[in-house]
Amino acid sequence: MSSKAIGHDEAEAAARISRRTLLASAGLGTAAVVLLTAGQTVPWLEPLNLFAPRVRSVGPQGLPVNRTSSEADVVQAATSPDWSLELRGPARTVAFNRAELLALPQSRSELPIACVEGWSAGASWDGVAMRRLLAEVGAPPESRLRITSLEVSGAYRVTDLPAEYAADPLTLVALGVGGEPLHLEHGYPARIIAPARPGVLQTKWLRSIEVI
Ligand SMILES: Nc1nc2c(c(=O)[nH]1)N[C@H]1C(S)=C(S)[C@@H](COP(=O)(O)O)O[C@H]1N2
Ligand SMILES: [Mo]
Repeated sequence: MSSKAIGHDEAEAAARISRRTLLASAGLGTAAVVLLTAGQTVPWLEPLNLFAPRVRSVGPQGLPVNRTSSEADVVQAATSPDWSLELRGPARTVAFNRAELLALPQSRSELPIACVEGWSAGASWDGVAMRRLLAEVGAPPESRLRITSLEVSGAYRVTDLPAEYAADPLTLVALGVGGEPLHLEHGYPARIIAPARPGVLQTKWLRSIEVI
């Protein structure tokens, strides 16, 4: 083997290697981009999405979304013109549609959503103070409440709100955020917002509130 031949072989091998490396890293880049993009819209890809916290920060109204309305299967019920929030007091039950809730005195609370999955985002929420709403059925502000969402299944379909949270003037049946009506992904037509509660208990897509 001549030194020239060795040199030629080496040069070819080097070219092959760099070509392979280039292709491999280009392939990796494409795969990463595809995964990252797909993870934003395809729920079953989420466990593979290493960039989830960053991607989650991009949601409607500048707020992340954990469970979407389609994942929760509430799109139809939440956008139905027949929607109303049922408030079950000890003495009577009253149903409020969105217009009726908006016609009650409105409060504003600056409160964060803090998700156990590792993100937290502050927002300005508008709606009816829970204690004000309870007065509509003659229930005291310090009432223990059972909150039920429109979901038909799911770990957080039904949650209990302790009396001290119901009485807190910052606790809202929120109808809006950031000066706009709630986006469907943030719980339209109405959701719970309460101070110092984990995100999982900030129930979206309300169906009923019961004094227990
Ligand atoms: N009905 C219902 N409400 C829910 C959830 C849910 O799965 N179902 N997810 C909760 C979780 S885990 C969080 S962190 C917050 C996120 O609120 P956002 O999507 O408006 O940011 O909603 C909460 N409310
Ligand atoms: Mo969460």
